[in-house]
This record gives sequence, C-alpha cells and structure tokens, in this order.
Amino acid sequence: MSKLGLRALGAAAGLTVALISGAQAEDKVVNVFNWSDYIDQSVLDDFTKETGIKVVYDVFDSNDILETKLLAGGTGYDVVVPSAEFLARQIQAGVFQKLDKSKLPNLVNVWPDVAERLAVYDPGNEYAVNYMWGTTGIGYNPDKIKAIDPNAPVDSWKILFDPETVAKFKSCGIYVLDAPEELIPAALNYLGKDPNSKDSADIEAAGELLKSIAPNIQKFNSSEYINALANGDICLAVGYSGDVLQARNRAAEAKNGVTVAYSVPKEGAKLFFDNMAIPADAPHPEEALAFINFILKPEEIAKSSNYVSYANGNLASQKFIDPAILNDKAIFPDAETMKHLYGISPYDPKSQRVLTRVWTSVKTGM
Ligand code: SPD
Repeated sequence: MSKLGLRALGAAAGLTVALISGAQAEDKVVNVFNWSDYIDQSVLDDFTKETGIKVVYDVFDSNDILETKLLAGGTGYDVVVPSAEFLARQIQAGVFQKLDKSKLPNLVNVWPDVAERLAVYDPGNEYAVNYMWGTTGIGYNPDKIKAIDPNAPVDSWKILFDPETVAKFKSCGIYVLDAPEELIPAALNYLGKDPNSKDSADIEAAGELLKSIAPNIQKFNSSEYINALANGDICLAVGYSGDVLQARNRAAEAKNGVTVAYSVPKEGAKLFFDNMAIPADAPHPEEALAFINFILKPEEIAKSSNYVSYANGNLASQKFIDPAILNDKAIFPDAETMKHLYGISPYDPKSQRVLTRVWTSVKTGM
C-alpha cells in the first residue's frame, strides 16, 4: 500500500475510534426533569464525578406540565418527579417502568414511614421512590403584614379566604400557586368540607369561595413567589414549605432587611410527596437507576435538604441534616402538626374536568 493509502487508512481508523468513543460518551447521559428550586447543584456535580454520567437537568413548577408531557410520551426524560396523587394515575396510564430494585442498593436508606405513605399511591413501592416532601401553606412578610394589621391571622387560612381580611393585604401584594389541586382542597377544608372531595358541587363551592377573593390576588404562579417574597415585592403567598423558607434564606443572604415566615394553617394543610420515577420509554434506564441510587445516598440527599429546606424520604440522611433544619417544625412537622395535615387522592377524569373548569373560571373571573 502507498504511503498515501496508509495515511488515509490511519485517518479513517482514527475517525472510527472518535465516533465510537463519541457514541459512548453520548450514552453516558441522564435526562432529569425535576421541580424548580429542588436540588443542590453540587449533588449533580458529585454524581457526574462519581459515575462519569452527565446530567441534563430541566425543571418545571407544576404537575400539570409534567403530566401533559408524560401522557404525550417521547419526552426523552429518564427521571421525573411527580407528586403522589399524579404518580398514582400516571402508573395506571402505563407511563412508568417498574424499578429494578437490584440496581438500587441504597433503598436500604429509605424512611419506612414515608415509603408506607407512598405505597398508598404506588402499591408495593414498585414504580417510585420518594425524593422530598412538604406542606402547602402560607408564606408571609411579618413586618409588612403587622404594619397593616398587628392581629392578622397568619396562622389561619382566614387570611386568604375571608374576603374582608384578605382585602386588607391586596395593596402589599399576594401571589397564589397556580395549582387547583392545592387551592381547591385548601378552600374545601376551610369551608369545613372534606379537602379530598371529588363531588362536583363541593368543587364548585370551593371555586365560588376562591372567586370571591380572586380580585385581591396579584398573580397565580407556582414559582415566582420565592423571589417576590425575598425581595419584599409581596407580603403574602400560598406556597410550598421549602420554597417559602428559601425565600427567607435568600432575603437573609441579600441582607435586604426583608423578613419572610412560613405557617402551616391551624385548620390544616396539604401534605405532599414528590417521587422519582422512570418513564417507560426512558432512553437511558440504566443511567436513571444509577441517578436514583445516587440520590438515595444519605449524605447527598441531606445536602439537598439542607439547601432547599425540604424534608426527604431518607431516614439514614437525618444524621447529615443541619439540626436547624431537622428541628424546624415547618420542615419536619411534629406529631401534633401531622394530625392536621391531609393527603389527596387522584382526581378521576370527571372530577379533573370539573377542577380544571372551575380553576379557569377562578383565574379569569368568569
Ligand atoms: N420548589 C419545589 C417545589 C416542590 C413542590 N412540589 C409540589 C407538590 C405539589 N403537590
């Protein structure tokens, strides 16, 4: 063979090697779709360092967004994090693959109480592992609220659902989650009805209550309240426990003089569980299992809990959790608070239609 021929052969061989290692590098990816403000970035970095698997991380702030994508299929995601009541109906719809538990040795670290609660939605814990959990309650700026009404009922849903009371705080800014599965149960509970009711008349009644206070609400949004509270742009929000506490931390870091507090209303609040699952058509199921197993490492999930102020479903992680977080009843509710928390079962297609229609009319005022 001529020198030119040899060189061409060498170049072709080099190209083949490059293509093969390129393909291998491409395979070493896991595509994760999680809630916004729900992880410490260093956990993702640690995962890549330990496994060589790159994480493509994307975020959402509503179960509806996640569910729409999952039901359409072909999301390209390997790990997703639905809340329990959504997980249950998505399992029924065949959206997920069963977890290969032989690839999840760190399951030994899970908190049995949390796994048991999750099993109500995922019998036998076959499809999902709890990531984090929390409550949906009231975030507020104590200084601004006190300046308007020193006796404001910050420990009660009255501050939102009593039309005369909420109207006092309209001028300092109120945001509410854009999540009917949070607000309708809260309104039902306030009305003395079952927060879990799937009865159309009950959902309509909750909708009427929400409509009566909606003119006081500046925005329905499920993530912007963190910065809005932290910057002092609003004084009241219906939000998720850890998000409100992140707002408090951001304000403290910024030293901007803004104070933020979280309350679990005395009438009761929703307890939610967000869980890691693998879509049936995940392109990288092995990497997904490696990712879930890594998140189940006590010191890694503890790092995220410390960063985002949410409780997690990993009992062994508690020795790595900052005592200020572990002992904060707003994050790890005590037995007394737990008595007032409620879970929600999945909405069936009919009640979901009513819920969606009522919610649209709350937001549009029509
Ligand atoms: N920023 C993270 C928020 C996580 C909230 N999960 C919502 C659960 C709703 N049922």
